[in-house]
Amino acid sequence: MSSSKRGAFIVIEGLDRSGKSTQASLLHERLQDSQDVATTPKVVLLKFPDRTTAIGKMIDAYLRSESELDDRAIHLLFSANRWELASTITAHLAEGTTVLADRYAFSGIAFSARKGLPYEWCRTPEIGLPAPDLTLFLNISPEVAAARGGYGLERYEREEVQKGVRHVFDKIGQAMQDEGEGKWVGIDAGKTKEEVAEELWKAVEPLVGGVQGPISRLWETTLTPDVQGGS
Ligand code: Z5A
Ligand code: MG
Repeated sequence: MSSSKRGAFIVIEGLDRSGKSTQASLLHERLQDSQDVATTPKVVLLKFPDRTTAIGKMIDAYLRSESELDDRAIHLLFSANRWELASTITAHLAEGTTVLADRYAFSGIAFSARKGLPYEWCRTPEIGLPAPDLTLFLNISPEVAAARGGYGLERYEREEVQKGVRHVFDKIGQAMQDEGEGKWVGIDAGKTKEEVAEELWKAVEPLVGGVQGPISRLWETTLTPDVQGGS
């Protein structure tokens, strides 16, 4: 990688049971294989929510219905769970490491807006997070998702929830494209694991050698001057 390049930030988002974690893991392996430096890890895989941190443990208890939280409180915890890793992401990218994330801010907005919280309110705590260079959105029909097994025991794993989430994700994807906020690529995740992996690789391969330019921040341009402390 040339010294003027930084690592790429790649996010995998998508509908329930679309195979995000499966593909994140396959992509992680393939990226590791495509890099020749054995001494330092040049690709890291993160998963959101990161249930290992103190905040992540609160999220985990909520998802397992072991605790109850106000809708806004859990939204802010999911966001805080990303913010506690924001400087780590930035540091990895700056040193040339590719960062792969299994879910990110877009899941946060989709699940909370589906509950009826205002879209803009949901988006606000995510403003300023490291922005992905590429978001791969795994799309799957409800029929194919259903064929992958019944819903689990966690909160949100119900058909009507997933329908609402799909609707908000469509809105986010459209807005990302309209606003030019990093590349958003829809992937047909109803194919075999190998076929989906190939589709992902086509989008990811150009970023393997790193990307030019500074790390941008999510939706930062939407901040008004008075919010930024300007005149
Ligand atoms: N949430 C939120 O509200 N706010 C936030 O900010 C964030 C998340 C970040 C837990 O997330 C919940 O948190 C989630 C959103 C909410 N609620 N829901 N629903 P999670 O990431 O921990 O959720 P998960 O348990 O990992 O489920 P998932 O992500 O929806 O699944 P997936 O990763 O997309 O699928 P998978 O585990 O890779 O595969 C599912 C099954 O399908 C598995 O048996 C695979 O072997 C199979 N599979 C995968 N690909 C294929 C293909 N191509 N063909 C056939 N079978 C396949
Ligand atoms: Mg998953």
